[in-house]
Amino acid sequence: MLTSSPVRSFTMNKTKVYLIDAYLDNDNTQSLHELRLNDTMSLIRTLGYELEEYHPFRLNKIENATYLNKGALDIVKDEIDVIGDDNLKVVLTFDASASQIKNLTNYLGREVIDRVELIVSIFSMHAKSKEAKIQVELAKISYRLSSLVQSDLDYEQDTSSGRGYTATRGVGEKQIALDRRLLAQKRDNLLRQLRQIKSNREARRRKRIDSIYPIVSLVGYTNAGKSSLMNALLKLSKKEKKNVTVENKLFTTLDTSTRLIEIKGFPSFILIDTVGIVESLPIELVKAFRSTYEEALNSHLLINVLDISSHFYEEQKISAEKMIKELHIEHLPLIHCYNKIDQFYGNFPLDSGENDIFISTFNEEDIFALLRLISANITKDYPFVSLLLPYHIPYYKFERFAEVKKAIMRENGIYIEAKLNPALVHVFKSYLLSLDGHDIN
Ligand SMILES: Nc1nc2c(ncn2[C@@H]2O[C@H](COP(=O)(O)OP(=O)(O)OP(=O)(O)O)[C@@H](O)[C@H]2O)c(=O)[nH]1
Ligand SMILES: [Mg+2]
Repeated sequence: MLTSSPVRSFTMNKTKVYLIDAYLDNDNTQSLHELRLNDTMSLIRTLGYELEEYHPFRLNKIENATYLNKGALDIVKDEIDVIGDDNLKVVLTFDASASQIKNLTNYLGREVIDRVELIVSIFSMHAKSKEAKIQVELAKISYRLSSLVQSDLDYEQDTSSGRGYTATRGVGEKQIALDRRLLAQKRDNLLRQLRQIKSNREARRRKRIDSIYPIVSLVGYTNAGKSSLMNALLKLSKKEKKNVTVENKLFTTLDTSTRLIEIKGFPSFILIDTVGIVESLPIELVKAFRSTYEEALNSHLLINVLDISSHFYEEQKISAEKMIKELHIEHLPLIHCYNKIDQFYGNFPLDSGENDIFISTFNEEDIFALLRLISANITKDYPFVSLLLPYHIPYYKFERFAEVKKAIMRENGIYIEAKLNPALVHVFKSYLLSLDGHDIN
């Protein structure tokens, strides 16, 4: 007699998740809480887990030992028992301390995972380059170290609350000190390796900066469409066609990619695709990936890509701006690129400014509109020149460094009015007719 195929049941056997969403009764940041919940669900999906049950709890206060009170925990325990899956994981939408997670694990008898751990697991899954792998390791270790500090504090609290100093505590304390030393050694070793990679990259970057192309960086929330936008620009670009990975998952990009965008009729620029962010990305993770963002620190222009089809695009915009401030690059010119308008059915924000643009990466006309905006930003402070370019100088050699306003074929060359990259003015000096309105004899 045939029963169900074991292979099939194996492949369909996804890890099931019970999600606890706890928030404070007086929480006045309701939308941020919803964004976190939404993010956690996407993190679960990205990991390929299946959401079996979700239970929201509105709390009056946070319990020191277990975050939730006993009543709530008993409800969770009952519901978990009903599901009856030994491999079920309990996921938290909130950031619990290491000891709270330990106590919850003991109480519920299931693995308990918080957001940070989900993010780190995704990072591990997506890290491809040596640098990304080291950064993920570093993130894990930094996070573990911070939990050990927390454990130390817990011990201190135990003693001060009169629960006594026991022999076990002495052993535990020694173990923590040992763990901390080992982890710190590993961390220093990883940091050394990263510094090495970074110094190689520094050299490459300096070479790029010495080259006269402006640098534009794509930043913003994960899954907003940064890499898709890079690919859309690459599609129009003359030479470089090497696409980057796009997926409907969180943290697809874990390495910065750099490409030269050379499109006819527009000044060429170097485009950098960066690692996406989520709301309140823990500081240890941000720090571990800091060197990745450092690429963007030398940009001439930032493009904050936003997913306008998300209910939370305004919160995502605030999160991205917070990150831009943390990286101390808020002085750089910034375009807000509201993406995925093909999936947006509301009203566009009324207070949109001249550096706000609404696009779909699937629409070529939109990409050209964005290119015009990028070009206007890049060339904003370029000098205005007029010149007569002889026919033996290829036009594209001029065009790739300028925003051309007028180009007329004349008998002895092309008459051009344009904003020209100041670093190139001396190259075309002998053909200049005027510079910033002053005639050149
Ligand atoms: N409907 C729609 N989907 C889009 C658009 N642009 C990108 N997407 C989709 O959005 C998802 C995420 O795109 P990515 O380009 O990987 O996003 P990202 O910002 O690079 O994400 P991370 O690398 O994770 O930070 C993919 O499924 C894309 O196909 C768009 O204009 N409209
Ligand atoms: Mg990406």
